[in-house]
Amino acid sequence: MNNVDAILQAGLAAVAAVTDLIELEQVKARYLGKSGELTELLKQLGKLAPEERKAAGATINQAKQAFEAAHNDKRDQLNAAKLEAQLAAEALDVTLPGRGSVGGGLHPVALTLERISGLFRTMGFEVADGPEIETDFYNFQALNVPENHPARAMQDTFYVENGDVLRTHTSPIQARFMMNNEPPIKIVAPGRVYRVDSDATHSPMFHQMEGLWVEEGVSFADLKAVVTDFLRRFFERDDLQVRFRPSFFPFTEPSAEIDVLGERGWLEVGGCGMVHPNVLRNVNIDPEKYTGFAFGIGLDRFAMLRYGVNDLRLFFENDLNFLKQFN
Ligand code: 2NM
Repeated sequence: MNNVDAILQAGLAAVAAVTDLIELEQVKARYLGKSGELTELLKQLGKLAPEERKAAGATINQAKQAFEAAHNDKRDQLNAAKLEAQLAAEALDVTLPGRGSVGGGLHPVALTLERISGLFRTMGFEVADGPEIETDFYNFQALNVPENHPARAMQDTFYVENGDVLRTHTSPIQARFMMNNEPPIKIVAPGRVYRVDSDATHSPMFHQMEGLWVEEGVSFADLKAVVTDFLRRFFERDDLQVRFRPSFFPFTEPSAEIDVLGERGWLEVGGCGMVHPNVLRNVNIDPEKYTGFAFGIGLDRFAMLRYGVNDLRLFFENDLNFLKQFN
């Protein structure tokens, strides 16, 4: 029994030397496991003389308790160190500034569309919509565009394989609306349109807004009043000079270009006219009973004028440094 202390000292040293929990359990097994060194001593108590047993048993149990105490201390130390390391590894500096969130914003052409629709809504116009891929009927035939018109050539219009087209103007929205509604009809039709054209001032995709008012007694005077009022409000100039210059469109008669007087002279901003009787007939509206006016403007061009942008292509390059300036 005099080797109890030697075994205990060796066990305590082994516990002290351990650096992780798995190793610690292995050391425990070596001393207190089924055939651990201290366990073996207990098993041998039976071989001792009865008068020696009690004292020897007490000595071994004390050694066992001392070992267990050292083991528990070490286990607590290792667990604490492990937690410490984990907390350090996962440390969060709550004093760092936040990353912030990047707010989105509307495209300058979308802002212009919203502004113009808003102005027309105050004048009692509804906003109408329609498909970007159109039938030949709604894009051309219904609008009195003749078979041989250059706009219908492949060089000017994008055709899809079944003969449908990417709409070349937003008038088909209005043709559809007239086909499906009775007068009075008072709508604006904004949207993307497509033409085979591409340079500094033309994009193959651009944006239009067309207006239409069909009702009994609507006249060219009404057209001039609505368009002039709109332009003065858009450009925020009560004295803005507006000119209606005779022109031609297949879908209106008479027709006119719309010009405004700017710092560098007259500037064309759109086209307009009285809806052609053939167009009304094509959408089942009686031209003897109803008249209407229509007009069309380029939204991209209005956005350029409002924001002082001189190259149309800037709107379609998705350059955030450019786009951020409008929000
Ligand atoms: C323009 C110029 C003149 C127009 C005509 C129609 C419809 F569908 F009623 F016939 N919508 N828009 C029109 C008339 C458009 O844009 C320069």
